[in-house]
Amino acid sequence: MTKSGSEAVILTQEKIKQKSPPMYKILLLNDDFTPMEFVIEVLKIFFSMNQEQATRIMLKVHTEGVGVCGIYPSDIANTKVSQVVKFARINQHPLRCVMEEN
Ligand code: TYC
Repeated sequence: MTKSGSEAVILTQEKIKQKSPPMYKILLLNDDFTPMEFVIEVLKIFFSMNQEQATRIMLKVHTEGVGVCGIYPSDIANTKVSQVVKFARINQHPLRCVMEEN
């Protein structure tokens, strides 16, 4: 059976929707107080980076002011931002972590 033109368009749009949920970049922001080693630990714990990857991103944030830690669907991005901020506050660091639509 062949699809009518409009059926094909609707099916295509549904497929696109399913395949591309909105994605969010998680950003770390620089500050003058959070220790470099703590930022590296955050990147290893919450973003599954190794020492080398974590050091590279931390230095990028330190020198440029902001850096991307990862890109995730909204639920996961929200959870990670909350976890990072909570972990920073428990350890009394002012580290900022935010998300923005990609
Ligand atoms: N600028 C901080 C320092 O010199 C290090 C730092 C890096 C802080 C990245 C926050 O997201 C950050 N200790």
